[in-house]
Amino acid sequence: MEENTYNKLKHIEMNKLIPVLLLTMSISCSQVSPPEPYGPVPTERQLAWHQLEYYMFVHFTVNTFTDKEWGYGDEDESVFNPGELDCRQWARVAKESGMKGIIITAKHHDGFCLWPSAFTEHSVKSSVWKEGKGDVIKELRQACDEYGLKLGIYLSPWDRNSPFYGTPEYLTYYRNQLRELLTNYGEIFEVWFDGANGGDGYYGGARETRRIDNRTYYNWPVTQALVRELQPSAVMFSDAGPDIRWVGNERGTGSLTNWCLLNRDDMYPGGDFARILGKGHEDGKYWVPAEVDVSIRRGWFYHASQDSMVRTPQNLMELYYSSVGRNSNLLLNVPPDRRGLLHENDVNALMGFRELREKEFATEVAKGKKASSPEVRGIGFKAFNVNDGDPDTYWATPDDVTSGSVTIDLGLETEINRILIQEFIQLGQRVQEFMVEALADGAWKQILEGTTIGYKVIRKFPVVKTSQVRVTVIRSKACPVISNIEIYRAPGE
Ligand code: FUL
Repeated sequence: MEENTYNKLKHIEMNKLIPVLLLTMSISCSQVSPPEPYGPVPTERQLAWHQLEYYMFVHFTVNTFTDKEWGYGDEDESVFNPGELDCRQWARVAKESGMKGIIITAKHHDGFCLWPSAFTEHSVKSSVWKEGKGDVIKELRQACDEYGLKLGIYLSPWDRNSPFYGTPEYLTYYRNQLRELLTNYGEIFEVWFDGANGGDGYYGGARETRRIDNRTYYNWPVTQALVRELQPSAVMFSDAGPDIRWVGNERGTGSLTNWCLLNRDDMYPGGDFARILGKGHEDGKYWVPAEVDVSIRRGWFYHASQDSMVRTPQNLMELYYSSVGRNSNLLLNVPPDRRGLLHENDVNALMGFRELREKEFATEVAKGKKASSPEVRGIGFKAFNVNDGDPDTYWATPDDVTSGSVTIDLGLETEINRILIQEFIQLGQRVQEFMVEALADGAWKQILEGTTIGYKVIRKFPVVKTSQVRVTVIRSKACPVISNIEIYRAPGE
């Protein structure tokens, strides 16, 4: 063949070939689809809840004035008289300490209502506070709005004041109260159903012991449907969910292995499930993440005798690691005193904690650094997604690969001692086992190992000087999807 003809043909061939090649390349690139969700996934309301991470619990009622933890139910309403009540102070402190909301005991076990319920006289309306015209829930709503905080309510199922407690009528009473709270006070982000149930009490003067069957008495599905109807974006908390579960202790300790999953079908508030609730169920059928509730003081309610026993900022920092750092939210109780204000000691501790937290996480060294992985699913799922600062992108492996690693090249030798890792939980919780290594003196050294990750884990380790950090998912239920890795040099060791 003549040179010219050959060149012409070659040219034509190439002209035809290039678009075909480009098309094939673009198809193969764009065709990498995201992993399918694996197992239960969070609802929108649960996803929003995860992102709150840290918020305030407020225990406040007649107990504040009688120096009790559990009121009997016969307290005279006149004892409730917080002369300087200022919900704006609570909200300002919550906001300044980095909290995202406040959950208040609208009614504790003593039955006294912090709002003027139409269904009982045992409330603020019978107190001398504001001549019976006050409404703590309304004031708190306004304060939360002013400071951009979410509001949640605790309505104790056990009511030691109500004459109806223990009878079917009480359920109507309870739901009527719930309806008031969920209708008249704007958007509620969390409804807290406590597990303490039944026992002795005033019960309208009967002064006796009333026992109920936790399993059946409250007919929870009906109450839950009411919450969904009135506040569709609220999550419901209890020992058994349905949306958020108790962590199983009041010490502030989340479980290191913590599945956001729970087989809650046979569970109910007040059941004997504490041992299960920390870990959750690896094979759980429902997404029910854990919330750590703990008090800044020994008691849930204010007692002047505990003014010197407020947790220190350092202790609160430890609580943060054992809750938010273990895939749980932190609900920290700060009880107002008899003035109706958060006590100075508590406020100082909270501010000190905020400062500590800011210092702890001031020096992040991984963001934007080169990241690589031998196990790449394809375009859109590259390793760099873990440290691009975007929570919506994630590194994923191919579907049939359930282990793999990401290496972050820090560039220079850098001191580090904290790591934060997040799964892209919109696709379910997957990781069962992971480890972190650092390249030091030319060799990989393991600096920590762990089990579950979930929404977030934050782990400490002794300072190591390294230029590269490798996070390896050792075992995962399905291909791992990791959305975020942050590496810190916190002050101290
Ligand atoms: C418990 C209650 O009995 C305590 O008084 C407190 O409210 C705590 C958060 O829950 O079950």
